[in-house]
Amino acid sequence: MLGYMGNKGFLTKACVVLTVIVGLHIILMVLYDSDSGANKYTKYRQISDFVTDMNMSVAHRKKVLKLIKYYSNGTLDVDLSELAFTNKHLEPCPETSPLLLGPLQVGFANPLNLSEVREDNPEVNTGGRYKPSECVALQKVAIIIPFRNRDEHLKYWLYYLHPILQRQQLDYGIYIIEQNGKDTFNRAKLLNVGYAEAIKEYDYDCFVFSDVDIVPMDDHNTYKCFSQPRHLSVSMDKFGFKLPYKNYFGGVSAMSKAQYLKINGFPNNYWGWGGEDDDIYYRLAYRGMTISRPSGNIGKCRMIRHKRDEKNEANPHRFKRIRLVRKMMNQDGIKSLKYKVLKVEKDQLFTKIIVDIGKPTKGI
Ligand SMILES: [Mn+2]
Repeated sequence: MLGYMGNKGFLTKACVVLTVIVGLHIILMVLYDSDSGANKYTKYRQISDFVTDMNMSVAHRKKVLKLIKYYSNGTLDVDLSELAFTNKHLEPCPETSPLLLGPLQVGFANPLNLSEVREDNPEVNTGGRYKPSECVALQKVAIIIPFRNRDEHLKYWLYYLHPILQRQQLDYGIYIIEQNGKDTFNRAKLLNVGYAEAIKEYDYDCFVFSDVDIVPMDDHNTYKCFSQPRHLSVSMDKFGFKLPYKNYFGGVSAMSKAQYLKINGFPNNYWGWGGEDDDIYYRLAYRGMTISRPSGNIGKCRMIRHKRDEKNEANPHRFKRIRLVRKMMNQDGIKSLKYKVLKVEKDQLFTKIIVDIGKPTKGI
């Protein structure tokens, strides 16, 4: 909120001061009036409407109304919060958020404490939900993270991403989809589960699919959807800040609901490491879509260094599977997804859904 004010600078401050002066003038008129309470209420409403018409952010409006109430000596017995938060004149957020900071320092050396991350993000609500109070977000974004045994990585992700996503003025929610049990990991199926569960909760129009260990190094890399499917993690430190190959679509990607449904979601039968991201790329290509990307500079990301997880060995069937994408993509995807939710945990910073997604079928 302070950042918002700072960025707008002198003109905004001048505008607030002017509004306060005019507001106080109206107050004096109200105070020297011996009207009944009902009439005063009407006048207070007029003041509120006036302040709202100034097109101020909710925070500024709240400040002005507080001042007016203070100078009126509490004689106006009106519920301030009701008037200050009606939000009826909120404008759509700008195409580029004015809150962005640019390149960011990202490191994973200091241990983190989740309760501090919660305190640092007081405007994030249960389930890792946030929407800007200063404008109407342009997109409703569900961020979906496939997960198992990576609590340390998740702390860093939450620590870095929540402030970034708030500065990006997104209406967003965080979904951690945890694979239950010890069978081989299945990233793409967990992403499908995340999609299916998120749309049950809210009318999301954009889905960001992110690994838990990747953090963007520039907040201009907005976690939103574009007219073509978006690949966000385009220059990762692990690949020397380059794309490892031209059609790489792993790490972090974003798809609108329409784009996701057009490819029948993701494959459900890639068990173990690798291949599923290429399968998704071919699904998109076969449906006539192209990949949108930020510049290499804006798209810089850090990945937390780690050893290959147990039960996530390279999938030996991946090369064979990728050759079958065109044939398989209609049968295997969001339409054929089967799973069982075992537990839903609501934290301030995220919704964690623990799921049983079954186990690999032999021979595929
Ligand atoms: Mn990794």
